[in-house]
Amino acid sequence: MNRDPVFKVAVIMGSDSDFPTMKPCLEKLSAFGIDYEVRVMSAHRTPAAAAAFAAGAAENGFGVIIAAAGKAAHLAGVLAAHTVLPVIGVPIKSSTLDGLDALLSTVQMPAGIPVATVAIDGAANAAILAAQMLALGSRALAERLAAFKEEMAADVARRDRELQLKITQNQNEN
Ligand code: RP5
Repeated sequence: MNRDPVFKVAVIMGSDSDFPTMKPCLEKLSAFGIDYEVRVMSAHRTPAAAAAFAAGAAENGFGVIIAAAGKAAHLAGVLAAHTVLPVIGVPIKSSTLDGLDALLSTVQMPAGIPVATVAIDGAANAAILAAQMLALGSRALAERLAAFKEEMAADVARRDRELQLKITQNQNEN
């Protein structure tokens, strides 16, 4: 596939323990032909490295930052504080609170520092949203996104037809 979006996506995780949850994000970025870098950095354990990465992200060719973290998840907000790039937060379910802690920590940003927050463990949607942002500057990527939506719609239509068939068969048997 022609890898034509000009910008890369940075996928930052608070811990390598977040990696299995974030795999669908990387798969979707690949499917859309978007280059990415994956790093483990923590707002709490490596605050200086996280801040430096975000501060240099634009000049290093990134167009969007995806930040995944669990528990008291300040990673997305800290990265957003150090860049004007859009930051997408993925709250990770990695605690006794089922991810609600990470959701609130990620989404409840004060005015001035927005974080576009997807669902708890919403790794695939983070990639799709990043692709939609980058598609503003890439007609080819916009076309891939349109094709993706058409495939989804065709899949739902197929499942609807199959369900109708099952219901009719059940009715004929009874
Ligand atoms: C967060 O704490 C990470 O994003 C991870 O979801 C959670 C647990 O991290 P580990 O203790 O597994 O490294 O900072």
